[in-house]
Amino acid sequence: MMRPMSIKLHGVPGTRSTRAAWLLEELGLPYEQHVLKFNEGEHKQPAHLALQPHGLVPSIDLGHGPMIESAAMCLALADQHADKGLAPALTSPERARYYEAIVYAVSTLDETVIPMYLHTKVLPPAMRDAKLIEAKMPTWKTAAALLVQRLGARNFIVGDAFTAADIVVGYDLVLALEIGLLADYPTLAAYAMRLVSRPTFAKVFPS
Ligand SMILES: N[C@@H](CCC(=O)N[C@@H](CS)C(=O)NCC(=O)O)C(=O)O
Repeated sequence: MMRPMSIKLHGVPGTRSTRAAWLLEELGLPYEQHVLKFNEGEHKQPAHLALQPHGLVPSIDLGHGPMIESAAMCLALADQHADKGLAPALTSPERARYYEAIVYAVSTLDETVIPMYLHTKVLPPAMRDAKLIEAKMPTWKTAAALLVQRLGARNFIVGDAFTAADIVVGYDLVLALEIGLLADYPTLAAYAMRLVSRPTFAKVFPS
Protein backbone atom coordinates (compact mmCIF):
# COMPACT_ATOMS: atom_id res chain seq x y z
CA MET A 1 0.00 0.00 0.00
CA MET A 2 1.30 3.48 -0.86
CA ARG A 3 1.91 5.77 2.10
CA PRO A 4 -0.20 8.95 1.96
CA MET A 5 1.85 11.91 0.80
CA SER A 6 2.82 14.11 3.71
CA ILE A 7 2.82 17.85 2.98
CA LYS A 8 5.00 20.17 5.02
CA LEU A 9 4.62 23.93 4.75
CA HIS A 10 7.20 26.31 6.20
CA GLY A 11 5.61 29.68 6.70
CA VAL A 12 4.32 32.46 8.86
CA PRO A 13 0.55 33.05 9.04
CA GLY A 14 -0.37 36.37 7.43
CA THR A 15 2.55 36.30 4.98
CA ARG A 16 2.46 34.89 1.46
CA SER A 17 2.56 31.39 2.97
CA THR A 18 -1.12 32.10 3.69
CA ARG A 19 -1.81 31.37 0.02
CA ALA A 20 -0.53 27.81 0.24
CA ALA A 21 -2.19 27.15 3.61
CA TRP A 22 -5.52 28.55 2.35
CA LEU A 23 -5.46 26.36 -0.76
CA LEU A 24 -4.54 23.29 1.29
CA GLU A 25 -7.56 24.01 3.49
CA GLU A 26 -9.82 24.49 0.45
CA LEU A 27 -8.58 21.18 -0.96
CA GLY A 28 -9.13 19.49 2.39
CA LEU A 29 -5.60 18.11 2.40
CA PRO A 30 -3.81 17.23 5.62
CA TYR A 31 -0.58 19.17 6.09
CA GLU A 32 1.85 20.11 8.76
CA GLN A 33 2.91 23.71 9.16
CA HIS A 34 6.26 24.73 10.58
CA VAL A 35 5.74 28.31 11.74
CA LEU A 36 9.05 30.13 11.52
CA LYS A 37 10.00 32.63 14.19
CA PHE A 38 10.58 35.76 12.13
CA ASN A 39 11.47 37.76 15.24
CA GLU A 40 14.33 35.37 15.99
CA GLY A 41 15.55 35.39 12.39
CA GLU A 42 14.82 31.68 11.99
CA HIS A 43 14.16 32.22 8.27
CA LYS A 44 17.77 33.40 7.78
CA GLN A 45 19.29 30.35 9.49
CA PRO A 46 20.95 27.51 7.52
CA ALA A 47 18.10 25.05 8.09
CA HIS A 48 15.61 27.33 6.33
CA LEU A 49 18.12 28.64 3.77
CA ALA A 50 18.53 25.03 2.63
CA LEU A 51 14.82 25.11 1.69
CA GLN A 52 14.48 28.75 0.58
CA PRO A 53 17.92 30.20 -0.29
CA HIS A 54 16.63 33.80 -0.13
CA GLY A 55 15.53 33.30 3.46
CA LEU A 56 11.88 34.00 2.65
CA VAL A 57 8.62 32.18 3.25
CA PRO A 58 6.92 30.06 2.10
CA SER A 59 8.69 26.83 1.29
CA ILE A 60 6.74 23.62 0.90
CA ASP A 61 7.43 19.95 0.42
CA LEU A 62 4.71 18.29 -1.59
CA GLY A 63 6.53 15.00 -1.35
CA HIS A 64 9.18 15.71 -3.97
CA GLY A 65 11.62 17.95 -2.09
CA PRO A 66 11.57 21.65 -1.24
CA MET A 67 9.64 24.02 -3.47
CA ILE A 68 9.45 27.84 -3.31
CA GLU A 69 7.08 30.55 -4.65
CA SER A 70 3.58 30.81 -3.25
CA ALA A 71 1.88 31.06 -6.66
CA ALA A 72 3.71 28.01 -8.01
CA MET A 73 2.56 26.03 -4.98
CA CYS A 74 -1.05 27.03 -5.66
CA LEU A 75 -0.81 26.20 -9.36
CA ALA A 76 0.73 22.80 -8.65
CA LEU A 77 -1.68 21.84 -5.87
CA ALA A 78 -4.78 22.90 -7.80
CA ASP A 79 -3.66 20.81 -10.80
CA GLN A 80 -2.62 17.82 -8.72
CA HIS A 81 -6.13 17.80 -7.25
CA ALA A 82 -8.00 18.79 -10.40
CA ASP A 83 -10.98 16.69 -9.26
CA LYS A 84 -11.64 19.38 -6.61
CA GLY A 85 -12.34 21.92 -9.37
CA LEU A 86 -10.07 24.73 -8.17
CA ALA A 87 -8.37 25.16 -11.58
CA PRO A 88 -10.17 25.74 -14.89
CA ALA A 89 -9.75 23.02 -17.52
CA LEU A 90 -6.42 23.25 -19.34
CA THR A 91 -7.84 24.13 -22.74
CA SER A 92 -10.71 26.33 -21.55
CA PRO A 93 -10.72 30.10 -22.22
CA GLU A 94 -10.83 30.57 -18.43
CA ARG A 95 -7.42 28.89 -18.15
CA ALA A 96 -5.70 31.82 -19.87
CA ARG A 97 -7.43 34.29 -17.53
CA TYR A 98 -6.45 32.08 -14.59
CA TYR A 99 -2.75 32.31 -15.52
CA GLU A 100 -3.14 36.03 -16.11
CA ALA A 101 -4.69 36.64 -12.68
CA ILE A 102 -2.11 34.56 -10.81
CA VAL A 103 0.95 35.96 -12.57
CA TYR A 104 -0.42 39.51 -12.30
CA ALA A 105 -0.91 39.03 -8.56
CA VAL A 106 2.65 37.93 -7.86
CA SER A 107 4.31 40.33 -10.28
CA THR A 108 2.30 43.55 -9.97
CA LEU A 109 -0.06 43.30 -6.98
CA ASP A 110 2.50 41.86 -4.56
CA GLU A 111 5.04 44.53 -5.50
CA THR A 112 2.45 47.26 -4.95
CA VAL A 113 0.09 46.22 -2.17
CA ILE A 114 2.51 44.43 0.16
CA PRO A 115 4.91 47.40 0.59
CA MET A 116 1.88 49.69 1.08
CA TYR A 117 0.56 47.31 3.73
CA LEU A 118 3.91 47.01 5.51
CA HIS A 119 4.40 50.79 5.58
CA THR A 120 0.83 51.43 6.76
CA LYS A 121 0.34 48.70 9.31
CA VAL A 122 3.23 46.39 10.04
CA LEU A 123 6.49 48.31 10.41
CA PRO A 124 7.10 50.31 13.56
CA PRO A 125 5.79 53.87 12.95
CA ALA A 126 9.30 55.36 12.85
CA MET A 127 10.22 53.08 9.92
CA ARG A 128 7.13 53.81 7.81
CA ASP A 129 7.72 55.75 4.62
CA ALA A 130 4.76 57.84 3.47
CA LYS A 131 6.57 58.69 0.23
CA LEU A 132 6.79 55.02 -0.69
CA ILE A 133 3.03 54.66 -0.24
CA GLU A 134 2.48 57.75 -2.39
CA ALA A 135 4.82 56.40 -5.07
CA LYS A 136 2.91 53.09 -5.24
CA MET A 137 -0.52 54.76 -5.47
CA PRO A 138 -0.67 55.29 -9.28
CA THR A 139 0.11 51.60 -9.90
CA TRP A 140 -2.46 50.61 -7.29
CA LYS A 141 -5.14 52.73 -8.98
CA THR A 142 -4.40 51.20 -12.37
CA ALA A 143 -4.42 47.71 -10.85
CA ALA A 144 -7.70 48.32 -9.02
CA ALA A 145 -9.36 49.54 -12.23
CA LEU A 146 -8.10 46.45 -14.08
CA LEU A 147 -9.40 44.12 -11.37
CA VAL A 148 -12.80 45.86 -11.38
CA GLN A 149 -12.91 45.31 -15.14
CA ARG A 150 -11.80 41.66 -14.93
CA LEU A 151 -14.24 40.86 -12.12
CA GLY A 152 -17.18 42.49 -13.88
CA ALA A 153 -20.45 41.41 -12.31
CA ARG A 154 -19.11 37.97 -11.39
CA ASN A 155 -18.41 36.65 -7.91
CA PHE A 156 -14.92 35.34 -8.65
CA ILE A 157 -11.93 36.57 -10.60
CA VAL A 158 -12.07 33.81 -13.26
CA GLY A 159 -15.24 32.24 -14.63
CA ASP A 160 -18.16 31.57 -12.33
CA ALA A 161 -16.49 29.50 -9.63
CA PHE A 162 -13.93 29.91 -6.87
CA THR A 163 -10.45 28.87 -8.06
CA ALA A 164 -6.85 29.04 -6.85
CA ALA A 165 -6.65 32.42 -8.63
CA ASP A 166 -9.05 33.83 -6.02
CA ILE A 167 -6.59 32.77 -3.34
CA VAL A 168 -3.52 34.25 -5.02
CA VAL A 169 -5.22 37.54 -5.98
CA GLY A 170 -7.38 37.47 -2.85
CA TYR A 171 -4.36 37.54 -0.56
CA ASP A 172 -3.38 40.94 -1.96
CA LEU A 173 -6.96 42.22 -1.85
CA VAL A 174 -7.40 41.20 1.77
CA LEU A 175 -4.31 43.26 2.66
CA ALA A 176 -5.66 46.13 0.54
CA LEU A 177 -9.00 45.89 2.34
CA GLU A 178 -7.27 46.04 5.73
CA ILE A 179 -5.51 49.31 4.92
CA GLY A 180 -8.50 51.01 3.32
CA LEU A 181 -7.36 50.74 -0.30
CA LEU A 182 -10.70 49.29 -1.40
CA ALA A 183 -12.80 52.19 -0.10
CA ASP A 184 -13.28 53.62 -3.60
CA TYR A 185 -13.89 50.22 -5.19
CA PRO A 186 -17.12 48.70 -3.82
CA THR A 187 -17.07 45.69 -6.13
CA LEU A 188 -13.52 44.82 -5.04
CA ALA A 189 -14.45 45.35 -1.38
CA ALA A 190 -17.46 43.04 -1.79
CA TYR A 191 -15.25 40.47 -3.53
CA ALA A 192 -12.63 40.63 -0.75
CA MET A 193 -15.37 40.26 1.88
CA ARG A 194 -16.73 37.24 -0.02
CA LEU A 195 -13.28 35.63 0.19
CA VAL A 196 -12.72 36.55 3.84
CA SER A 197 -16.06 35.02 4.80
CA ARG A 198 -15.05 31.58 3.54
CA PRO A 199 -14.61 29.25 6.54
CA THR A 200 -11.15 28.25 5.30
CA PHE A 201 -9.89 31.84 5.47
CA ALA A 202 -10.34 32.11 9.25
CA LYS A 203 -8.22 28.98 9.65
CA VAL A 204 -5.18 30.48 7.94
CA PHE A 205 -5.23 34.25 8.46
CA PRO A 206 -4.49 35.72 11.89
CA SER A 207 -7.45 37.77 13.19
N1 LIG B 1 7.72 35.52 -4.49
C1 LIG B 1 7.82 34.92 -3.19
C2 LIG B 1 8.00 36.03 -2.16
C3 LIG B 1 8.32 35.51 -0.78
C4 LIG B 1 8.46 36.65 0.25
O1 LIG B 1 8.96 37.75 -0.07
N2 LIG B 1 8.06 36.36 1.49
C5 LIG B 1 8.13 37.36 2.57
C6 LIG B 1 6.86 37.28 3.43
S1 LIG B 1 5.40 37.68 2.53
C7 LIG B 1 9.28 37.06 3.50
O2 LIG B 1 9.62 35.91 3.72
N3 LIG B 1 9.89 38.09 4.09
C8 LIG B 1 10.94 37.94 5.05
C9 LIG B 1 12.13 38.78 4.76
O3 LIG B 1 12.08 39.60 3.81
O4 LIG B 1 13.10 38.63 5.48
C10 LIG B 1 6.57 34.08 -2.92
O5 LIG B 1 5.48 34.45 -3.38
O6 LIG B 1 6.67 33.01 -2.28
